[in-house]
Amino acid sequence: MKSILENRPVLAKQVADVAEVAGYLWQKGWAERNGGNITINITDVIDDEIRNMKAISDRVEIGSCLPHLKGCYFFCKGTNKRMRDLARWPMENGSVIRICDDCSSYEIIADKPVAPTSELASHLSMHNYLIGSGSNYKAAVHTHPIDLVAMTHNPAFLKKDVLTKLLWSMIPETRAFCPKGLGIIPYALPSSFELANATVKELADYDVVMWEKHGVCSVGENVMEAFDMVDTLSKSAQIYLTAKSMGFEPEGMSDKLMEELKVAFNLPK
Ligand code: 2HA
Ligand code: ZN
Repeated sequence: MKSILENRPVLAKQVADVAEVAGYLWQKGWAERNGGNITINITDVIDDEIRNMKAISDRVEIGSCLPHLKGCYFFCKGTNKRMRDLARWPMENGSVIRICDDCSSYEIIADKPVAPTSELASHLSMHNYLIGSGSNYKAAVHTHPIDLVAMTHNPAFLKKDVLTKLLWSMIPETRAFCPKGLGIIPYALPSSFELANATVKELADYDVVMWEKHGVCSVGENVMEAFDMVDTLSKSAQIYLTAKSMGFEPEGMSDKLMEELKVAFNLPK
């Protein structure tokens, strides 16, 4: 059977980018077994032929009504699929879904009936929020970075913007490339609507949020941007941990230097 990517170079490139990021997540050790998930909103590159494609699955209830997603299309990593496999065979380990006109169910349309990620509720809620707020963000990445997750086991780091300030102060790039910092979401059951709702609330102020003792969720214009922010934050966490393992508390950039950076780069916070 012909792949939906055939003769569609723009869509194929977007899926290839997801596969590339999936490979990075695995190489970084952030994606054990089926850990993590990626979804991208591909509605912009959908043509009439795709719009008329028949579903290859039953309709599945999302569990909530997401009005901005009516008629949208997403490429999603499959539930229980491995990032390292998504990297090599994206269309066997992910699928394209269409949100039905009731805004509360979806159907799979290509290439194979691979059921989408267990965190679909939070991913689709994030996309619904992004569209509703007029954002041009199209990608959501959830992953389990060892260093950042470890830091959430210290209650002192869970207070608002404590981790943001600490990570920003390790290396100037982190504030420049993750200018809204890191939101914190108290522990909630994976895949739950509680987690989805808390994530969406936090996206009003942050592009990257930490799910306490679980992982991060990042949104961006494309999958590379979403990945880069987590990578940058993780680099800062590594610098902090390396200094600590050398036996000293890292000094961090001073408030004055941070302010200078904010002005020079015209940063939002
Ligand atoms: O997809 O990471 O949070 C596996 C997960 C769930
Ligand atoms: Zn997870």
